[in-house]
Amino acid sequence: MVSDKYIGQIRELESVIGKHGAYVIMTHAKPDGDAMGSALGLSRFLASLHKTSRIVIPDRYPDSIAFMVREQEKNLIVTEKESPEEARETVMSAETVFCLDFNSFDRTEKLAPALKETKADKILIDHHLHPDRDSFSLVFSETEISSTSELLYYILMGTSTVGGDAGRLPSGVGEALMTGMTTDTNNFANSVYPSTFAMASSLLAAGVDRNRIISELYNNYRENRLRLEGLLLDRKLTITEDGVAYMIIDKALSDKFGIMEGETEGFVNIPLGIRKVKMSILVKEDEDRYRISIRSKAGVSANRFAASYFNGGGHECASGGKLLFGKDIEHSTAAMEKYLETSAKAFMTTDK
Ligand SMILES: [Mn+2]
Repeated sequence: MVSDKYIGQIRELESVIGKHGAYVIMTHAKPDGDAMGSALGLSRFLASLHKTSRIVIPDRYPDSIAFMVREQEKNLIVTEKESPEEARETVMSAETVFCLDFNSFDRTEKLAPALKETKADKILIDHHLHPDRDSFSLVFSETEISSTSELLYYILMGTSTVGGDAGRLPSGVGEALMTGMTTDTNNFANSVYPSTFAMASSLLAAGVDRNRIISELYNNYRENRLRLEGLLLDRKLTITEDGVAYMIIDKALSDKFGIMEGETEGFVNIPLGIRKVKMSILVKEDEDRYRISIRSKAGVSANRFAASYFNGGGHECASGGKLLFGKDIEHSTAAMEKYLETSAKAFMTTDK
């Protein structure tokens, strides 16, 4: 079991948790289901041990996963965007900061300086490639796993309070971790390992209501999301001769459909359903940058493509990056298209 591999670190973690009464949990900007699932799962676990925690994130979680957050948990969450002073102060005065679902400080964007400066012990729990190990005092890094939620599940299972019995996970922990794992695997479609099914099986047996999670995640979209999806696939999908598919959602398009943060989750996977497509790219225009999501089939490295051309990285077949306007690229859809064409061509013909 994954727990066995980390048993030494789990014992260290237990002694850290024994020491203090209050903890800070941080996760990456634009938090997704895995980020929030692992953060809430850990917060609920700590609460069961009568430890308090604050969840400090750069910006708010999207409405599409708001169902994960309990009413009484809303005031545990501090965002840099809404309360910059409070967020910074919480990080600076912390004794221990748990860093979940990111591999280096810069993924916390404007909170990165505070995270760097704080004297707190920093504990990393993450599944991304190439973690910045030296920045953390205790590292749980596993890349052969579906998600941070799954890694946290096995860490908690290895604690003496849970003792390997998922039925003994405190209330709400299993739900949060199952949700995080489900979103990061795109409902068991990618990055699934034997350990992932074992986790799902144990959590189901322990009474986690997967039907509710699935219905909240996948049967609960706004109509506009599907209307935009249809338009994109019909009009905005380009496939290069090397089998790279890309779509650009510019500001005008997302405004027209009233698209909210997190609402295009999953779009990037759709073109991979086409036989000749080897890699799929979704570009979204943001305030000061293009945000890029990349998914690839086995044999093509989305991670290397993201690192080489988009200031990013992540996992072998699921990565992301960004291009800042005026610095990395001209702020125009035409320039972005041109960049995608040339970078995809160069990548697919040389170092894919
Ligand atoms: Mn993740």
